[in-house]
Amino acid sequence: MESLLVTGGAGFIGSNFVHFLMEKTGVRVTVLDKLTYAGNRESLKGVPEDRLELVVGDIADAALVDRLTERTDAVVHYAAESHNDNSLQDPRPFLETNIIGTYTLLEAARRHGKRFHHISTDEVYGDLELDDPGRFTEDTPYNPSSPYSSTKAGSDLLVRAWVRSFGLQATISNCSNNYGPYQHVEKFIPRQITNVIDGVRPKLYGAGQNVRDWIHADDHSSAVWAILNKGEIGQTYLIGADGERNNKDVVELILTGMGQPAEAYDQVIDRAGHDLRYAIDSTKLRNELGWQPEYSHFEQGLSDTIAWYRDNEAWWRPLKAATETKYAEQGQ
Ligand code: NAD
Ligand code: TDX
Repeated sequence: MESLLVTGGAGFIGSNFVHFLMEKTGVRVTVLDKLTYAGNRESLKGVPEDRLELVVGDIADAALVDRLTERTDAVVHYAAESHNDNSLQDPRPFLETNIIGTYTLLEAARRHGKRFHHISTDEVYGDLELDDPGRFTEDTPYNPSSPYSSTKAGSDLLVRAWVRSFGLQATISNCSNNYGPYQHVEKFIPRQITNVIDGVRPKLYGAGQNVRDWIHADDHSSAVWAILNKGEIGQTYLIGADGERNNKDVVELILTGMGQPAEAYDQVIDRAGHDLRYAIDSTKLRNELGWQPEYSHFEQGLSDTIAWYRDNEAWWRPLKAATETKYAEQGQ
């Protein structure tokens, strides 16, 4: 594999994947990204120009997608509308990008016979009870809760249908909650870190008992690279790093890690339909492809992430005020 088309490569996880490829591999990358409010060319700063081309465009633009797919060895599809809270306010862009955009890419990959890897989320499985000893596996039935997760579930099913009906050379991965550099300040961890930097109290939805299974974006990247190279066509792989924490614990870790009292946060209105708990069993990925996460301590990864936001205020500052205005209008 010498060249990759990475959709959504100017977003949080996509840009981390591009940086990973530059450091660990020799591949050349074309990023196709619409640069929505969530995309940022600054996230690709420092990437050698001779190995990266950024094409600003829409994954639902069939002619553009066809042209870019024809000249690449494989497509890695990260582009999506990704924020649950936004999907509750205005679902339409989620259908357009996550469903029609994915369909457009699948058709191009089919026409040109290209390898395709689809990036998805554990949210397609719905949620688990807080006291359930179980975790999601590749066999858990789909049961998405939000407009966001239902469009991601729909996109996964499209990929499966293209494999079965048309013989598309595709794989799928469903990953748990990512954290790390370049994550938009609308998301939980960067929102609270940048609030504390600004002297504003972190905002916890409800009682903060909801559990997320955190993984560092670098570990997500190494898992995707393993699947691209060694994954079996038609298979789904769950990606997770045993990072379960409830939201209250995470807020307290951020506060104490930034020299504030653990209880210096506000409780705000809960998210509608708020999923209780996500938890990933990544045995298949570990046993069949030999993958292992490098960040085994969430506390260490979180402390690196706090340092990154402290050191990179110029990256997030332009996004902060509009994000907080929107949350304030929602009472959050
Ligand atoms: P993000 O919102 O930070 O980035 C999305 C990127 O896609 C942005 O750069 C945006 O400009 C681009 N984009 C949006 N619509 C587009 C369109 N129509 N055409 C071209 N580009 C478009 O999202 P993220 O958190 O980096 O998530 C990336 C992928 O990973 C998504 O598919 C998401 O479902 C999946 N995922 C995310 C997480 C997580 O914790 N954030 C966990 C599991 C899976
Ligand atoms: O201010 C907040 N306070 C709060 O308590 C925000 C923004 C969130 N939360 C809670 C809601 C969730 O329980 O924190 C948890 C994490 O919230 P998000 O960062 O919005 O992530 P989540 O809804 O879990 O979805 C994320 O992981 C799965 C990504 O945004 C998705 O793209 C991915 O599919």
